[in-house]
Amino acid sequence: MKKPLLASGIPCLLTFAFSASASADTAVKIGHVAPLTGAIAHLGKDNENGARLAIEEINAKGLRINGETVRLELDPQDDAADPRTATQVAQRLVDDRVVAVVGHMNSGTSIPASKIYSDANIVQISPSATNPTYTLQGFKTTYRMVATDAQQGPALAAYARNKLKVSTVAIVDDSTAYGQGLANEFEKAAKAAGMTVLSHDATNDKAIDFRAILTKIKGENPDAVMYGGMDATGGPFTKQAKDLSVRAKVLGGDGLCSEKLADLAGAAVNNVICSEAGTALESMPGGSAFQAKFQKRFGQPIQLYAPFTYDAVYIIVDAMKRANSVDAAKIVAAMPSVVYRGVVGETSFDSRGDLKHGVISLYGYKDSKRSLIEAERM
Ligand code: ABU
Repeated sequence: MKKPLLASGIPCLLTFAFSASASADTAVKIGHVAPLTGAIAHLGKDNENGARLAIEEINAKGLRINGETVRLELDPQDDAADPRTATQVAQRLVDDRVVAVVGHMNSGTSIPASKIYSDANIVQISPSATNPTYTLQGFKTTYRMVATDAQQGPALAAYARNKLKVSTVAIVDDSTAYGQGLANEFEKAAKAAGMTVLSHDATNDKAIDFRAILTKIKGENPDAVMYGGMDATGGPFTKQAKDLSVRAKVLGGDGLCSEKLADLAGAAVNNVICSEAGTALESMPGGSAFQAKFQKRFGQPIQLYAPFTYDAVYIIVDAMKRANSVDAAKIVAAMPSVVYRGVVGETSFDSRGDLKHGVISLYGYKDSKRSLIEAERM
């Protein structure tokens, strides 16, 4: 039997080969957290599947660290997009002795969970949290795979002003760290660009009936309505706007900008312009190969950020290889020097854990199919 590697100074679980020439693999857990229940579970499962695919591939190819064969195990957790549940789940992953975490999906969960991973000295890479606060807390364990809402809000505002010729806008947000944060960034940039913000209303991330807010907005007659929130609420919001004959374009960020939005909004989806806080799948160096692999493995298309969870797992493994260790603290130490070329392109991080070169991609929907309009490198 081989000597086990240490993860965070604790002996790892061992898996024994059932043969006469028994050899032991070192099992190393990587956590993944996203909402797997509730209205945005489809996005959470998309993220989890990206991480799962990476782990399956790495195990199939075989991973050796410091002379030992390492078998990765996904430790998948559901935070239900709820900040309190997120901290409980984060503590569970620490107790499970994961060596790193991919997650959480939401800003409102990633931010409170980040303190727990920081205290445990475990790397956390969110594939999709865009609220700037996440990386502004001074934790050396906190990374993200996407641009921030301080980039996404201005990019949406610039497109609205310069390309759509929007002069007046109404804003609605879902009162989450993500939705409210993005709406506030958009509002600042819209005003700076000379647009008139007619109103800024708040709803919540469980709402299904937006007719009261939309009837008021219809009276304001804006050129555009910016919705800060996810597709589960943004879809019905967009549909009800069309039902009420609101003439405005609907603008939204990455949480709105999924493949599923077409199902959720119906024909009204063709009135949406939205952004993704990363490179579009069709522009990623490994995008089409990844899309084919993902479809074959899971029987469904990518929703949004699966390529980013996939690359995040490879980045953790890259850090393990360079550290020649599966020790969580050594992975933390290897992370600042990551320069990883993967499916989404090159990923490297600044001193806060943000991307050195973020990208914002803008999409419209044509015949209910999401279609890339343009991309901007930050
Ligand atoms: N960035 C959109 C979805 C995740 C979040 O930031 O809450």
